[in-house]
Order: sequence, then structure tokens, then C-alpha cells
Amino acid sequence: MFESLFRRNAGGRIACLLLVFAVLFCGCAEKEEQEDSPALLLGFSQLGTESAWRSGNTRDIEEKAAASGVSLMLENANRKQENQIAAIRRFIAYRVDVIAFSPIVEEGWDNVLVEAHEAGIPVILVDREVNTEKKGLISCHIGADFYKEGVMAAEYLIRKADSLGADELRIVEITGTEDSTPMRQRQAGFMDTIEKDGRMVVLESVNGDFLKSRGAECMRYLLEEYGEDIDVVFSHNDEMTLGALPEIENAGYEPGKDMIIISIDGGQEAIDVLRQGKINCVVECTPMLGRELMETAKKLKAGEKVDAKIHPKEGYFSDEMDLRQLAPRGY
Ligand code: GYE
Repeated sequence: MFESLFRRNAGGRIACLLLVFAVLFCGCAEKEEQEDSPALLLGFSQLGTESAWRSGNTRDIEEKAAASGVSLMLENANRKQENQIAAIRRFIAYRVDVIAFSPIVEEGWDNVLVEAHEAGIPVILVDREVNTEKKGLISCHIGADFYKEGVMAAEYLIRKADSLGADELRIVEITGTEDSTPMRQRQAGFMDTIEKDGRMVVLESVNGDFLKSRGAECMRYLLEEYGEDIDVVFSHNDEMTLGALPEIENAGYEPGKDMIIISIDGGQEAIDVLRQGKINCVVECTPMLGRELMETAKKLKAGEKVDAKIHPKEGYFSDEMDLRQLAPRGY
């Protein structure tokens, strides 16, 4: 019946053919448009989920990718360097436009970075850095000035010593992941700054790996070893600080009063505890690096020049300030 209708109705036949052409043409036009401006494909290897900072960083990168039309291949390495190297190799095999990653430690990246370079894929370091002798493997580093964070922590302590009129302050340090950039540079910035002040004595530095559970373990050990000799706890991140505080209380001391507590990151939970008076100073380290990452990746894809280093602006929060009006931190 359709056939006879078709045969009899020539006008209808032409209309049908036009419709078919229109559909085909639109399909082609759409395809061409996609080929003209293909979405940027960004491979990002996140190192883990060890802290509120890290989760905030992942969330921000996902949100900013979605908002700026970047297709994100996100892989989480569960704190293992070999997982990050495998992820980067998958990004190369997939021929992403740009590779970004947050290296868990600084050493051991040369081979995979040479592979990315030979494949012609630009690499952005997010948050942490790598240590390499080879030139030209990294296009840009977007992350905090960790040395300056250590300096800010020490400068707070020096002001606190002044305000207390202290003759001597005995310090324990709980550091982040061994051989990671923030661990190395926060320690260096802090130590270089207190070195010039004769009142500061470092009792011991122990490694808490940026983890809350390890922060608690380290603090238990330090309390057993030094007890009331401890005047200051300098902890390289909020998670370890939040793990250490209950240990200090359980041992019968009041954090923030009997011991000066200095932390780094500035996540919401630590700021709330700072407001309660149990932490004295939190140096800010922002995880909101997504916008810079997307902008830089787009520039690299377009073959434009980018800054070799992009540091976000950061400050600190302390018991010297009125923090009642502080906006929610977002991580
Ligand atoms: O301070 C810590 C995290 O690399 C800046 O890693 C980051 C650090 C941050 O797990 O909380």
C-alpha cells in the first residue's frame, strides 16, 4: 500500500527524498563541527584519597573540567607510584591531548616522562613536583609554594614565642609522606626560619605520611618519649593534626594551651578546631587548582606558551585573628 501511494504521489516522493538528504546533511555537518573543535582530552592521575585536601582537589578538578568542556580521564593511584606510572602509560596509549598528575614522591619519573615527551604529549604537574635532571619533560607546575608555607608556620611560632615571653620552645614535627615535595619543602622552610632563633629546639621529627591514623600513632610515640617536654607540635597537614589532638588530650594535656599546635592545609574541620582553641595556627594550602589546570591544558593544546610555575595565593589562619566571618572553606 505504501508502495502504491509512493508511486502515485510524486510530490510526496520528492518531499521524502528531501527529508532523507536533510537528515544526512545535518549528520555530516554535526560530525564536521566536532572534528573542527574536538574536546580537549585530559588524562589526570590523582595520587590517592588520604585527606580532605586530596578529596577537595579531586572534586575541584572534576567540576572545573565539566564546566570548561574538558573530557577528563581520571585515575586514582591509591598512593602507589607504580599505579601512577601505569596510568600515565595508559594516557599515552590512549593519545590524550595533555597529561597531568600529582606525583606522590619526587624521584623515579624519568622513564615515563621521556615516553610522554616522545609521544609529543605535554605534561603538567599538579600540586607536587618531580626531581629530574632531564630538561623539557614538564610544561608547567601548578601548586603551592610549600617552602613558603613552612616559613609562615615558623614565623607564627616566633611571634607566639614573643607574645608568651618564652625562653625556650621544644618542638616535635610530624612530617608528610617521605620524599614528597610538601614534606621536603615544608620542613626546609620551617627549619631554615627557626634556625635563626635561639629559643627554638627541635626534639624530633617523625613521619606521619599525611594520614590521620599515622598522626595519632606518631603523637602517641612522641608523648611517651618526651611527655610534658613538648611545647610545640608542628604537623605537615590537618589530617595528622586531627589524629594527634585526641592523643594529646588522652595524655592529660590541653592542645592549644599546654602545647602550641601548628597545622597546614586549612580544611573546614581544622578551622573549626582552631576556632575552639585546640589548634593555634593553620597555614593555608588550597586544593582548588582545577581552573588553572584547565586553562593551562587548553593553552598547551593550542600550542601557546604557559608559565613554568603557577602558585596560588595563600595565607594563614591563627589565634591572632577574628575568624568568625571566615567563609566556608569548601574542603
Ligand atoms: O597538604 C595533604 C595531602 O600535596 C599539598 O597532600 C598536598 C598535601 C596536603 O594529602 O593534606
